[in-house]
Amino acid sequence: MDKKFVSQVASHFAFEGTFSEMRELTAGIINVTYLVTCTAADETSHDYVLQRINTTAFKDPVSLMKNIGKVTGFIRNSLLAEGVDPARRVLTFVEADNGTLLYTDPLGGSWRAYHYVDGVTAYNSIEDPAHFYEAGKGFGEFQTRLAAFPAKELTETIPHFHDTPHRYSAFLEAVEKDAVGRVAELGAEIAFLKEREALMGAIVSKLSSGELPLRVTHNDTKLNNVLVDDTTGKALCVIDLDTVMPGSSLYDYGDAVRYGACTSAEDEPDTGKVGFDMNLFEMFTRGFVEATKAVLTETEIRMLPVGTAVLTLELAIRFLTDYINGDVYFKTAYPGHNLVRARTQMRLLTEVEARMDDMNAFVDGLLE
Ligand code: GN1
Ligand code: MG
Repeated sequence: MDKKFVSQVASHFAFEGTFSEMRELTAGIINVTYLVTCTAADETSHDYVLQRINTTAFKDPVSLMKNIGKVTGFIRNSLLAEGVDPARRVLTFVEADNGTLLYTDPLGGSWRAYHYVDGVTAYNSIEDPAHFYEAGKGFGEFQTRLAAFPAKELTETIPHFHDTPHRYSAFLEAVEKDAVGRVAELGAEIAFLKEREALMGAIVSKLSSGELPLRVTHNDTKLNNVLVDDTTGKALCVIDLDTVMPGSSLYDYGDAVRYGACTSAEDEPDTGKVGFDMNLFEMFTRGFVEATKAVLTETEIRMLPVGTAVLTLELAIRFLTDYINGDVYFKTAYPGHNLVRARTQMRLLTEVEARMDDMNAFVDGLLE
C-alpha cells in the first residue's frame, strides 16, 4: 500500500502528532502490518503499529476488536491489581475517530492500531535458549491471567480454528475438488496425513468429554508473538490477539513448541535441516508449566507432548490444504511456498514422533 493511503488511514486514529514515517513489518503471514512514526508539535516522536486485518481469515473484524478490547482490558486490570505498570505488559489499542478500536477505510479495509512497545524484540528464531524459557513463561502467564475471564463473552473469531478433525475434513474436500489441479503430484503427502488420522482427534475428543478443560487461549503462539525485553531478557507481553478464543491449553503449548523447538525456519526447503531440539522443548516446557502451575490439570501436563504432535500435524494439514486450494489463505512468496511449508511440518512431525517417549518422560518428571 502506498504511503499516502496509509497516512490517511493513520489520520483516523487518536495518534499523538502527525504521520511522518512508515515501515512494513513482514513477520506475520495473515495481516498487513506497518510501523508508523508520528511527530508531535514539540517534535517528540511516537510509534504505533497499524494493521489491516485480513478479513478473508477474520470475517467479523468488529467482534474481533471487541474481543481484543475485553481481553486487554482484563489483563490490564489484573496487572494494576498487582501494582504492575501495564504500559509494556499488555498491548494498548488506540481509538479511531468513530469511538471504536476499528476503522474501515473507503475501500472497505479494516484497520486497528496499538502503541508500539519500545526496547523489545519479537524473535523469529531462537538466538538464546533462555528466550524460549521466557516465551513459555510469557504464554503461560497470559493463560493464567485469563483463567478467570468469562469465555462466553468472546466471539469465536475463526470457528473450528484448532479443531484438527475439522481441518482434516476441509483437506479431504479440497483433495476431492482439486481446484487448481495440484493433487496428482501429492501422493506421498496425502498418504502421510491419512496415516495419522488417529492422532487428529486427540485434543478435541477430550475437550468434548470434559477430560480437558476449556480455557481462554491465545491460539497463535509463534515465538514472534511474545515480546522479550532487550535489557532484562524477560518476556513482557503477548501480541497478535486475533485468535484469542475459548480453546485448550494444549493448543498454545503445542503451537509454540512446534515453532520454536524446530531447528529450521517454517519454510525451510531442505527438509534435511528440519529437526526437533529437545533442549529447547525442555526450556519452553519448564517456563510454561511454571507459569501455569496454578491452573493446569495433571491431564493437561501429561498431554503436552501430544499437543506438540497434534498442532504440528494440524499445520501440515492447513498448509497442504491451502496449496491444493491455490494459495488463498496464507501469504506466499513463491508458487510452491505452501507445499514447502507443509513438507517442513511433516518432517518435523516425524522428528517429534521419534522423541515422544523422551518428551513424556520429561513431563512426568515435572509432576514428581
Ligand atoms: C498464521 O499470521 P501469523 O504468522 O501470526 C496463522 C497461524 C499459523 C501461522 C503459521 C490466523 O499466523 O495459525 O500457525 O500463520 N494464523 C491464522 O506460520 O491463521
Ligand atoms: Mg497471527
